[in-house]
Amino acid sequence: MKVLVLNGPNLQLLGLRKPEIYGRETLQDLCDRLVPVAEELDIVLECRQTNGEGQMVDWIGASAGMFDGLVINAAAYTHTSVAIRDANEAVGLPTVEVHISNIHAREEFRHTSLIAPVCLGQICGLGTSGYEWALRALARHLTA
Ligand code: CA2
Repeated sequence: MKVLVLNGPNLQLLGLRKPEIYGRETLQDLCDRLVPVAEELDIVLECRQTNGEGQMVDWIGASAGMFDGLVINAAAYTHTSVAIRDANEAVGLPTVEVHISNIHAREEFRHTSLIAPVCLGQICGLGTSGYEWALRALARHLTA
């Protein structure tokens, strides 16, 4: 089972700024921490980050046939990107949307996700451990 974890704009700043919202773990720490979880679940993992909407659309489009599932934190594009939603819907891979913070408890513009309706589910507000739960949910879905 192969899973692609995609992180969107500014998530390269994880652990470096705004620890009160996003915690102290860096993106590299997070990806490293997911490796043993993936091994336990028999998942081959690839973690990527981009600040570009087009790059994210391209990666999602190219994931067909290469990956069995996706974990996506599209960051700010979550609330704006019809292009990412359409790419995700078109590729048809089971996807878990993750947000580190509780987007429903923050500013109103963060309450809407354009991507959530084309995902298996959404995990938010559980910090970076949400990525681990997303992998577990995908593994269960893919082996059911
Ligand atoms: O809670 C999340 O995971 C978000 O996807 C993070 C996005 C935000 O726009 C979404 O509404 C919710 C922001 C990612 C920026 O990450 C930073 C990390 C550290 C310091 C500054 C930004």
